[in-house]
Amino acid sequence: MDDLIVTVAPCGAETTREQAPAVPFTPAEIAAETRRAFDAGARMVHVHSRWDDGTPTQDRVRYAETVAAIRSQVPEIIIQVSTGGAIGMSAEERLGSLDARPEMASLTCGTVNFGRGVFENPAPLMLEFARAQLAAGVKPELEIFDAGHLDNAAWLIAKAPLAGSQHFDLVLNVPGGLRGTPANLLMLAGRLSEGSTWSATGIGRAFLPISATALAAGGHVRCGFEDQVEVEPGVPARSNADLVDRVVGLAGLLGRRPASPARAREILGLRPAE
Ligand code: KMH
Ligand code: ZN
Repeated sequence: MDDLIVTVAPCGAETTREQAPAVPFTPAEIAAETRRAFDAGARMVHVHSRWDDGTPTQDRVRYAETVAAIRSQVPEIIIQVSTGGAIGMSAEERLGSLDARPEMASLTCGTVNFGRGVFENPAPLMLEFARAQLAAGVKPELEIFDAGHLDNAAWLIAKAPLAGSQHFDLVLNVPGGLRGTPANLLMLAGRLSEGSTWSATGIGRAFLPISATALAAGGHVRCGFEDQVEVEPGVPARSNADLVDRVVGLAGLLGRRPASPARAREILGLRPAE
């Protein structure tokens, strides 16, 4: 089945060069890592923007430059920007990424402890973000970090209102969120309504068990330096492509292969690329 969508999250907001020497910061570096990940089988990129020194930013101009660099190096890939940004950013700042005219954007469905901090997503912010994405013609990826976030998502879908089938990313093993076990992933996936599409993200050591479970259960997978820095315990990833390569290898053992970019857009209900 050529139906697998691997999303690469090449840098995130938090990962440091001490954790992963190859984590990209500049638009050119992020674009080059995205190219390597695409060549390894990734079909979507979850974009965060950083300043040259690695500081996370949702600055409109920097984001537009980052997305433009990716588009020039990897014109086929689906671009999904982050509206999560980094802990402590204002709602207005976080929405700066929508100006880059992506096809998709993340939309976190609730507040969650996040390491030592709190990733704040109260109901009014969720609604504001959903309406902003609707107005911009952007499809949300509903981010689920804990079981109650699925109830928040159902509320949001009705209230915003978001029409059609929804795409979820089930993120497990954030310190403070739902633990990254196969049973927890299957519990979340089993609660999604008919017609939903979903990917799973296993943070840190949950990378392999969560990816393998998602692949076996018919889901898609997200990976990258935002989410993990090792391809297996004790083996550092030299590039985001190493992580994508591991997912594509696991998928192959299960008879699944990366979708073409056109098929990936079809699965997600996105317009065909121009
Ligand atoms: N950096 C995290 C606090 C998202 O991109 O939508 C939030 C995050 C989620 O990465
Ligand atoms: Zn993110």
